[in-house]
Amino acid sequence: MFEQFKLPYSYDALEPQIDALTVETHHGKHHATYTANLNKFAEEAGVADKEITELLGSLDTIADEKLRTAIKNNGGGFYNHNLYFMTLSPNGGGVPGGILAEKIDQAFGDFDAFKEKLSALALSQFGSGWAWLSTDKSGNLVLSQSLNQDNPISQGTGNIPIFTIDVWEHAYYLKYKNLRADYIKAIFNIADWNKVAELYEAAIK
Ligand code: MN3
Repeated sequence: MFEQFKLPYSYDALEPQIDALTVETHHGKHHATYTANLNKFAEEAGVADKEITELLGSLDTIADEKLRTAIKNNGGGFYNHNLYFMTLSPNGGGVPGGILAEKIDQAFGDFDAFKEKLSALALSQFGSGWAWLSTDKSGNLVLSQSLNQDNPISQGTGNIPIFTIDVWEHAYYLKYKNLRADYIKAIFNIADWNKVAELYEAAIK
C-alpha cells in the first residue's frame, strides 16, 4: 500500500507564492488520484509490496505493457508529488547551508547560478513535466528535466532526486495563468533547503 505524503502545512500556508485552491486541488485531487491508481495497478501487477523507488527503477520487469505504462505514470505521479510537497514549506526560501551549499557551489559555481540553471530547465520543459535536482551515488549534484510523470529513477539515470519543480499547468495556472516563469521564481521563496539537505544526506549514505 503506497501512502500519499500528508501535508505538514495547511492548504493556504504557501500563500501568496501558491494559492490555497491550487494546493488543495493539487494535493487533494491530482496527487490523491495518482496514489489511488498506483495502488490499484500495483496490486494488479503483483508489485504492491515494493518500495516506490525500487518499483520505478525496475519497470522493465512488468511484462504487461499497459500495466507497465500505468505504473510508470501513476507511480511517477505518486513519487514526484511526494517529493514536491515535502520540499516546500511556509518557512522555506533563502539559501542552503552546510554540505549541500558546498556541493551546489562545486557543481554549479554558486547558488544563483544553480537557481538560474534549474529555473531555465523548468521554464524550457515543453508541455507537462518536471525539473530536477538529483545526486549521483558519489554525492555529485546534477540537474535534469522530464516529461509527463517521468523522473530520474524511471529514466534509469541511477541518480536520486532531492528537489523538484512541477511545471504541469495544474501546479500554477489558477494563479499564474501562462506566466510559468513567475511561478518558478515563487517556488524558490518556499523551497525547504533544510529538507533538501536531509534528503541529500540520506541519499549518499
Ligand atoms: Mn502536479
